[in-house]
Amino acid sequence: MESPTPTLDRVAGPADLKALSDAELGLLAIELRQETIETVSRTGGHLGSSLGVVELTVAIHAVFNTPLDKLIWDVGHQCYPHKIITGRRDRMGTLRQKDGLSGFTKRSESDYDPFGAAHSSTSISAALGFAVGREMGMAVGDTIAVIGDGAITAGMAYEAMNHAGHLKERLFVILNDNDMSIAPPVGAMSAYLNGIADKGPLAALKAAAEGFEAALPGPVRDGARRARALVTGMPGGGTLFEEFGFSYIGPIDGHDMGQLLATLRAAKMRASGPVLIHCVTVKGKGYAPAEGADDKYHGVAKFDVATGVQVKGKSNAPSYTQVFGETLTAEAARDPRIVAITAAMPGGTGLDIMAARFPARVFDVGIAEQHGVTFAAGLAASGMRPFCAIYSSFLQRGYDQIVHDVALQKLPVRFAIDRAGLVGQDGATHAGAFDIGFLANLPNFTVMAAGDEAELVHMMATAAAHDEGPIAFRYPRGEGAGVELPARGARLEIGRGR
Ligand SMILES: Cc1ncc(C[n+]2csc(CCOP(=O)(O)OP(=O)(O)O)c2C)c(N)n1
Repeated sequence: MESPTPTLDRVAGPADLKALSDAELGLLAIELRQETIETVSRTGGHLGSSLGVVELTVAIHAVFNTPLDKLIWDVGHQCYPHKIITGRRDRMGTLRQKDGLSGFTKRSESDYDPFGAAHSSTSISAALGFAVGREMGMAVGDTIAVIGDGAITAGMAYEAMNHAGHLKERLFVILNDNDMSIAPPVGAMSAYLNGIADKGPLAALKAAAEGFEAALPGPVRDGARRARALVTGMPGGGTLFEEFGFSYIGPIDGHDMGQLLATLRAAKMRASGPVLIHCVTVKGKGYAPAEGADDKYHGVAKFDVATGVQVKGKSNAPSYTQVFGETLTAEAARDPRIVAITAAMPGGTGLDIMAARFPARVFDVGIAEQHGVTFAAGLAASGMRPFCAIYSSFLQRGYDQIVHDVALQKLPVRFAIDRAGLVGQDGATHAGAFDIGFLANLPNFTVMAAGDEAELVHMMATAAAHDEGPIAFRYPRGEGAGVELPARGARLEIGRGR
């Protein structure tokens, strides 16, 4: 029987893409999307994000010379198509399993993963490090960071752009703008990107193409003029990215292979400094159940390809997350000073339950754990009773804020630490392994760990009433022990555990 993936079968690695015509690269993307869907249907994983970058993955590997050129995926949760065409196709069945392929990029796994990730918003900093290494004689070609509109809400991305604009090294940042984080993205940046994207990719591409044409035959011009030649001609001049010192190209249609190849080739030929290429994509692209779902199948269990129906294990007890969400909503109903903070994880933390009842008292700050912690400290200093709900491993991002803004000032921020302990398939980067170590050594801090979901309810009542200083309660991923829940939590004696 003829293989349904004839083009993909010819690709053992990115070097094979160089032999394919542009039309064949388009066919490859179609087959790669299908392969990604089928693979993830058998393992579960981050499907929606991977489907959104299929064309981008093919185009980057076709135009650039990985692994000498360094391709750095932000978060790394969208790298499944990248894994399939970088020599890991036959191991995709082991994805996210013990001793199998990681669900993220990982240096020890492949030369094509030059920088590991899983926590967001590190890619531009890392890519800039590689670019400077190249300028200092290291064996590095071009450096390309691919970052989502969710990940670019984090301060670290701006710290990196600020530095890149200053250093002026050649560097490509591809903004993968699908107007989704895990939940819909929040904030002024999201509105700003929508404003740019609404101007229409075709008009912008035309302007870009004209800019390229005008620029190509000309003599090499000074940096500022070269930057202008790459720019799309946004009305009113520069975008925010240009203010940072980047050349801006876009918005382009990130599913149109022709636009992608033309833009990347032109950028590769022309760029001398940092360039930002703004791609508009659709999360879950090309798979109807994903495109139609609220979460765009950000993370899925195993599923049936024909229907998209996921195979979920039967649970006997409510999850700790659910108990947290419902208990906080009940506490908030009793105490108007209770507010809650999430860093882009309203569903994952269970704060969506409270947000449904008290939308004005739940704050999604974007992927900005550091800001979230200090924002909570400010709320506590004002007399409010903030619950800062951040997964154990992501709380690491806000550590100096915990020390400097919360603990040293003895401010009563309540830290709700979900995903404490081992988490399974997401692996080491997501394991909540360090919170006891990094919190219990701080002055003025109370740290609690719930042994079951009833204890979680009591710990939350304890935390709500605790105005003497910071207090944290940690609880694991997944379902509780199945114990009976108290109608209302009782305040526990601090310093006494079991
Ligand atoms: C520091 C940190 N906080 C939270 C997360 C959880 N997280 C994983 S992916 C994601 C959303 C990323 O959105 P975006 O960058 O737009 O990529 P998309 O999934 O839309 O392709 C979040 C919040 C994380 N990985 N790292």
